[in-house]
Amino acid sequence: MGSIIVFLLVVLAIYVLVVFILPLLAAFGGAAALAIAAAAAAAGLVFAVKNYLAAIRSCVSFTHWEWTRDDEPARRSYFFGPGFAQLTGAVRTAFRLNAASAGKLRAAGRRIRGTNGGVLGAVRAAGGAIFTTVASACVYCAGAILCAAFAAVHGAVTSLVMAAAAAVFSVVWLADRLYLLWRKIRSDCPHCKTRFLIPAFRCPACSAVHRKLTPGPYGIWTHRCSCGEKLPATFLNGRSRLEAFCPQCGAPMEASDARPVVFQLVGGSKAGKTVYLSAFFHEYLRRLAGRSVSVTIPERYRPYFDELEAWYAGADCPATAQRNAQMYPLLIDGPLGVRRQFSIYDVAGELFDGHSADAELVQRQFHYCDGLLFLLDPFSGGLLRSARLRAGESLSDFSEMPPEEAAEHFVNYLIRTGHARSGARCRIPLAVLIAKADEREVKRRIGPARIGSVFRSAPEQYGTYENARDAVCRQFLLDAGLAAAVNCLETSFVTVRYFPVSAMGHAPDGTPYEPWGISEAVEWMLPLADRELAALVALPARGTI
Ligand SMILES: Nc1nc2c(ncn2[C@@H]2O[C@H](COP(=O)(O)OP(=O)(O)O)[C@@H](O)[C@H]2O)c(=O)[nH]1
Ligand SMILES: [Mg+2]
Ligand SMILES: [Zn+2]
Ligand SMILES: [Zn+2]
Repeated sequence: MGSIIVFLLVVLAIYVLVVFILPLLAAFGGAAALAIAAAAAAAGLVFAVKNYLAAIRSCVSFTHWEWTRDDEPARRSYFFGPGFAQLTGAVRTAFRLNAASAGKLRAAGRRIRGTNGGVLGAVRAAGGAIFTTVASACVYCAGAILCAAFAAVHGAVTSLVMAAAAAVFSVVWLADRLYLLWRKIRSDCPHCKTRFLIPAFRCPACSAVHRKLTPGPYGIWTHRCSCGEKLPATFLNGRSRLEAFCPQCGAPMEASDARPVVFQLVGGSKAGKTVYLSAFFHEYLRRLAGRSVSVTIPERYRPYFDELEAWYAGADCPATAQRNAQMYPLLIDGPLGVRRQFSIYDVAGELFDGHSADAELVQRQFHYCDGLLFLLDPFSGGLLRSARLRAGESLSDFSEMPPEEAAEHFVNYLIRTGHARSGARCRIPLAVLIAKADEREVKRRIGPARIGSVFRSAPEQYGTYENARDAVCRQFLLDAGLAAAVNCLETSFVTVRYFPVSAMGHAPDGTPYEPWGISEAVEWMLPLADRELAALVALPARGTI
């Protein structure tokens, strides 16, 4: 009987446990788990929002930003880089903060779990696990959603404004360049001889050098220098008023609003290049003064021109030592639309001695020069030299490099340095100036009197005085045993003309020069390079001077 009662009591207890206590416990546990999960979700959400706001506050600013990816000393537009940099910075910061918050939430989860053992321990462990999982998931998910929403809006706005600004600046950028190309405006570096469409410019307030002063990410019409100064970013709104520099080597340029005309002197050492230059500028400057143009010698180059004048007045002209060609620029303003920079480069004859290393001598101006003035000393080789040697006369005033060698070395130099192609004739006009034509043996053959009489004797054969001069000079070189030089030049250049020149007018004796035949070569080459300038500075027709 007793065992039946015990049995019934056990059944009753199981019944009560299954039907009442277990559901109660389950309901209680579920409610507790839900409460924990809700609290965890709320905590995660709060952290996510807080982190998001903190990240935006610390990373995004529409008024202040830094741009260090290039060293342009100008304020970069927000929409070209800084905006995106802030965007990614904010997202990264938000995720970093969220990770830190998740750590804190995990610690809270660990506190919930506590150190109890037994049933209570198991219950608390379950609660801790629920808290940690839900809170971490929430802080990461909510953070990710918030960041994605922010990135979408900010990124879309930034991209749209950037695309619109890029469309505008591309048009202005192109207009700026097309204008320069159309007016043939370039800047030539006097030092490294590189030619630029747009050089670097100096901020007049703080001297910082701007290498990207064109419509672009730093501004369309103007760039704001890091010192606060506003600089014009196109030719059309006055960029060329700023001081210009070579972006390659930093040398100052004379002008960034001029169309350059460049001639290069060539010839062996002591052929007469520098003396010719001195006579040329003396005469040309005087003649330009009579035209409707205003000519400026840039301040930086005045000492060089003063030196030329001193030599012209009779001072001894020293040998040109520097290997890098020296620029002699004139700035010519007038009714031309665009000012001109007329330059002649002088160079040491040793450049073409065949021994100099090309690397140190690459003279880029050969790529763009408008004409070559090849000074040929008729006493440096051939029959005139041997006659003087036989007569025991001094040859100290004459070049020791035979003209054919000077010509050959020059042509080889052009080919080796990529300025000309072997087998193809070079298109740069070449004037062969037969120097020292005041010497009796030469003047007799190619002086103005002789050429005039040859022309008058057969005007129909030559057509013009200039043709007669060319033919007589060429024949003179052939007769003087210098045919090799003539051949070398004529097979290497498409256009070759010959001129007699006496830069000194007499042997060097300390007296002022009395030159003749100086400007003719440039008068011939200038119209090939720049017809408008040539027309403006053209000499009056022959016979009226
Ligand atoms: N007779 C005469 N000698 C000249 C003339 N031009 C130059 N020379 C002589 O040639 C030398 C070298 O001239 P320079 O111009 O220095 O030669 P570069 O090395 O080609 O620059 C001068 O010192 C003069 O003695 C000229 O027109 N007539
Ligand atoms: Mg010289
Ligand atoms: Zn340079
Ligand atoms: Zn500045």
